[in-house]
Order: sequence, then structure tokens, then C-alpha cells
Amino acid sequence: MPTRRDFLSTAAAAGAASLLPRDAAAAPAALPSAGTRRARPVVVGSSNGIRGVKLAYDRIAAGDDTLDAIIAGVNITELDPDDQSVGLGGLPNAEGVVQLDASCMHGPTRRAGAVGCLEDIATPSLVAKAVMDYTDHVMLVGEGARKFAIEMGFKPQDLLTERSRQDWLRWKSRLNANDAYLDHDADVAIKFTTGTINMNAVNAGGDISSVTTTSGMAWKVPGRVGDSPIVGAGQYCDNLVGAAGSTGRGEANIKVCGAFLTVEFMRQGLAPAQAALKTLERIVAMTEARLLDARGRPRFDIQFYAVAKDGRYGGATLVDGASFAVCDERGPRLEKCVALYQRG
Ligand code: SD4
Repeated sequence: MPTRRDFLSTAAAAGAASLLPRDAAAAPAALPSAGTRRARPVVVGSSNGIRGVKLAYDRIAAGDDTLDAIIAGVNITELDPDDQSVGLGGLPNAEGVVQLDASCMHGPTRRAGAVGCLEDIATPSLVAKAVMDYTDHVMLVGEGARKFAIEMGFKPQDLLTERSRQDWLRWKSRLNANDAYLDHDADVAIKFTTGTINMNAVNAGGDISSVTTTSGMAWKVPGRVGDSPIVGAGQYCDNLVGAAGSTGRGEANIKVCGAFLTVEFMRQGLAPAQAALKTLERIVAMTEARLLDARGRPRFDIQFYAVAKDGRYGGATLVDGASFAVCDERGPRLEKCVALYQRG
């Protein structure tokens, strides 16, 4: 079992993408995994994880732990300054501060970790795993999460890129037509929500893991926490059944515990895409009137992605048109989500 001192010296020597020790040596003994059944290894995630699903799949094929593999997959996006939905370069909150959320679950050991409102650390997925590996807690938030990460050897850095700062300034300038800022309407289409990355994997032994990481909703009220770091909402994994995760309006997901619900629907026998679709129906049923259009459809986007223990997978979205990333023995690709509503 590595000590914290071992961890710190490893972390000091390593880059961000390899900060954590090789899996879960600190964990309780793994559950017996798939039993006699062999699973079809597969990695499934949001479409912005197309590079990550390939990396994660290759690592799982080489024998890596499923959670280490998918965290390495989402690290690509977290560390990419050009992705404004996650980690470095994520769009900031209303005060121009980048606050990150992430959570993960490791099926074989039934453990979970999460961070909310984490500042200055580009890889919140790895901090969530450190919470899981090195504390008796599941979730740390805000300044406590930041201090913990720095103690663990993560390097603080300014996460606000010039591009995201410019977008934030433009958003601010348009808040009030009568303020002292000049509007630049032609400049840019201001984004109000961002992307997030979720990834779920099953290996040949039927072991399963899930992770979700995000900079959350752009221009959010400082301190706002979305669904991504909420175990059971942003992601969930049960090694006996499967895993699921979400991108889109976190406030809608939190109210239905959507990742947990999707896994529960799979436990009841639904295929992953059908389970995800049924969770979307629950979301619609739980949507307050102010967020519904004249036809009773939500005015926001949300998607769920799911894998079953035997390697079946799927994605579902509210309105037709979204895709999800998948990698199996046929290689990485985008596939179409099933949709609750057709466009138009
Ligand atoms: C959140 N679910 O913080 C995230 C944001 C997201 O596409 O996924 N946007 O609510």
C-alpha cells in the first residue's frame, strides 16, 4: 500500500497525466468481477471524448485498470486549452473564475471520489480519484479540495485562458444594455453552457468504471455545483450491472439522479440506450414549467451514455442530432444517440 509520502514523491516527479499511482493499491480487495461471463471491452463517452476513448481502450486492452484508463482518456480534454468545457481553458463563472467539478467510481472496489468548485487544478478527475484513494471521504469542495490537491502534489496554475477571458468579458458586457460597457454583437456567439466529458468503460473481465469532469455551466453563480461531481447524477457505476454518465443541464439531472437511474433501469433488464432514454423521460416529467416550450419539451439539452456489464452500450439525447464517442475492437468512432424528440 503506498503511503502519502510515496504518493507525493511520485506526483512531484510526474506530469499531470500520470499523477496517480498505479491503481488502487490502497483499495480494499477487489470484488470477484464478471464471474464466468466474458465481457466485450468497450469505452463509451461524450463526443468530445473521441480521442480519449481510443487511449482508454488501448490501455484497457493492455491490461490497465478501467478507471485509470478512462481518467487518462479525459485528461486529454482537461489539459487541452482549446476545449472550453473542461479543465484548463474552461469557461469561468460570473466572476471570471474557473471552477471545476468531477467525480469517478471504480466498480471492482465499489469506491467513489469527487470534487466540486475546485480552482487552479487542471485535472479535477485525478483529484477526485485521489479523494477516493487517499481519504475516508467521497467529496471535497472549494478551498478544501484545492488545498488537498496541492498537498497531494498537484500543481496549481491559472486555468483562465485568454480566449475564455475574452468570452467572459463579452458576456459581462451584454448583461445590461444600459451599463458602461459597449456591446460587440457581431464579435462572437456567446456560449451559455459548455460541454463536459463523461467516460465509462468495461473490460474483458466485466469490471466497470466511470468518470465525469467539467468546468460546469458557463457564467454560473460562484459556488454553483452541477451534476458532474454528484455521484449518481453525473456518473454512476455498479460492477454487477454497468455504468452511466451525463452531459448537459446539470440542474435537470440532479433532480432525477440520472446516472444512478440509468444503471437501475439496466438492472431491471433494459438495454443501455433504452435505459438512458427512460431516464430522459423522467427528466421531462420533472422539468418545471418555466423550462418547457409550448409543446411541453424542455428548452435545454441533456444526454446520457451507458455501458452494460456484458459490453453493450448506447447514448440517448433529448433532441435528435447528438452523437457519442465509442471505442471497441472496431476502433474509435462517433455513433448517433437515440433521441426522445425529433428535430423541428
Ligand atoms: C453541468 N452537466 O455542470 C454540466 C454541464 C454540461 O454540457 O454538461 N454542459 O451542469
